[in-house]
Amino acid sequence: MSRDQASVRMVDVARLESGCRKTLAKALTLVESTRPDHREEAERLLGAVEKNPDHSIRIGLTGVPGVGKSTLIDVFGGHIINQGHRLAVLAVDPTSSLSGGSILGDKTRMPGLAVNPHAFIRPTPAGESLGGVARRTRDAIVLCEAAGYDVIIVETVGIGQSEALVSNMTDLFMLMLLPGAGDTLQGIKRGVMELADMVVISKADGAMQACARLSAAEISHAIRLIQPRHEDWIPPVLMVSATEQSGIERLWQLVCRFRKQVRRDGRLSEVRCRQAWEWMWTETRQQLLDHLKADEAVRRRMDSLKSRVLSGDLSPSAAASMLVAQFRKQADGPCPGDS
Ligand SMILES: Nc1nc2c(ncn2[C@@H]2O[C@H](COP(=O)(O)OP(=O)(O)O)[C@@H](O)[C@H]2O)c(=O)[nH]1
Ligand SMILES: [Mg+2]
Repeated sequence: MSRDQASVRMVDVARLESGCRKTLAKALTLVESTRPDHREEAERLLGAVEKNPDHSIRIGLTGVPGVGKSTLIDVFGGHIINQGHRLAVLAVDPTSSLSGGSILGDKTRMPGLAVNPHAFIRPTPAGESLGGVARRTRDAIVLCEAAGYDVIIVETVGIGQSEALVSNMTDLFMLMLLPGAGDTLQGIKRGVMELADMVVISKADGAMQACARLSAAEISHAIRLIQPRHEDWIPPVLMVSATEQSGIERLWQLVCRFRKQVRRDGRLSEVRCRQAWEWMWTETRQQLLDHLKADEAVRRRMDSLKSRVLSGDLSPSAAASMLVAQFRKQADGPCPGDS
């Protein structure tokens, strides 16, 4: 084992909790690693750190490329830090597995935060599947909080499933839209609107201001027809301009009001508990599938079943039953965590 690999494995919990950035970066590299021994160590680390501080707020932010997410996070993040907070920016990038590189969370797109000692930016690891990225991002939230970051922003591009994944790991989900009077609503999937706790119309400046106002009115109207996620919280719609720094303070006030409201009567911890439970099932499914696909006997069986399924000789569900039965035959063994 190289020295690098060995050092990744040893993350000092006390140093992480003292807020050491280098240790946090190392911890994140560890949870991003797919090596089984790293995974084991990552789980040990995740078990050892302080979890789920209810003073933190986890914000999800989604919008099409070019809507202005990074520019807003840079300005909004600066404002948040000026209020005495520490901010971590994470990214769930559904395109990174295709492009092999990360566009979101790129430090050069957040020049103010990149040099701010109270901000921590972590781009999506390249080349992972969306499910894999979501998995690591959840772990990253826990580690950033353990390192004292009390505001977490998870940025994602509005493509496919990533919004649902991100809304399921955050307390507040923000949808960012371009000003576009008349046709603003057409491009938005209803499902995404249903996830939003807040809608931000970007670039409300210069020639686009009037257009932004129209969009805001239109969306406010449309959102009232949707069942809100919290019954006493109608998602507010607001206009911001990151370049003119307008609407930024109001945005933070709304985030604080939302947080106060959902923390009252323990709803925030209820939401996080539900998310943790759902996540356990997602992980269980994923791990079962990983084990099943890695099993030699199952793989052999799979090869022989494939031609029968393709020729119509065997139904897919009957073949699935056979694969699972084969796997269960192999699966008896010691149970980690039992004592
Ligand atoms: N006029 C105006 N342009 C903006 C604003 N915010 C971002 N932009 C521009 O929109 C483009 C895309 O912004 P970016 O933050 O990279 O979008 P992202 O892909 O959603 O992260 C850039 O050229 C920005 O300069 C804004 O508030 N007003
Ligand atoms: Mg961006």
